[in-house]
Amino acid sequence: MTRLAILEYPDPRLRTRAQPVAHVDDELRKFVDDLFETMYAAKGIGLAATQVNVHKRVLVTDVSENHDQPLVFVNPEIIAKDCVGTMQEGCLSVPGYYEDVNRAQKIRVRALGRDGQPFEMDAEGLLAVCIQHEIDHLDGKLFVDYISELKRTRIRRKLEKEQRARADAPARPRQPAL
Ligand code: GNR
Ligand code: NI
Repeated sequence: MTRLAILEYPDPRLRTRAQPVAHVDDELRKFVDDLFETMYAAKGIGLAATQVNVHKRVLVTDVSENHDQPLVFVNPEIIAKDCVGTMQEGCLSVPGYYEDVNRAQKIRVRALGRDGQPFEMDAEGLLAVCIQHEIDHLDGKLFVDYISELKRTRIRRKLEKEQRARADAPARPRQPAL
């Protein structure tokens, strides 16, 4: 398994619309394992392929405390939505910022599973919100698109500054021992 690098806002690659998966095969299943490894290492409850610069319609979630409810959605579609409510959201691609977003709190989703078989599932609360957040990633959308332009601009400037600082201060070569 491989831990993949997560793109950060405002990286333009996060705006890519992901393409449907034609075949769920062993190569895709290996990629799904890498998504889980990356999501758990980053302490996220969901991850979309877009965030690791793979533009296929695949997302994973695990909203459980014990990391024992991994879910895989390939070519996901929301087929019903109900009960709009507000939840504070964060994103591994917008690290350190949390904002209220309104979304359906109950959904029905149709997708292919890790075995390539179609399934439908009802989700509510955090899982429902997470699935919608991840499908947004597959469509090139981020939770900051739902907040005010003022807040979004502030977040963008701060993240750009951090990213510059990281790029300008590469790990300094250590002084060799005499
Ligand atoms: O880890 C995450 N937490 C979270 C909290 C509220 C609403 C959505 C999320 S998803 C996020 C991980 C992530 O960025 N997925 O794309
Ligand atoms: Ni996200």
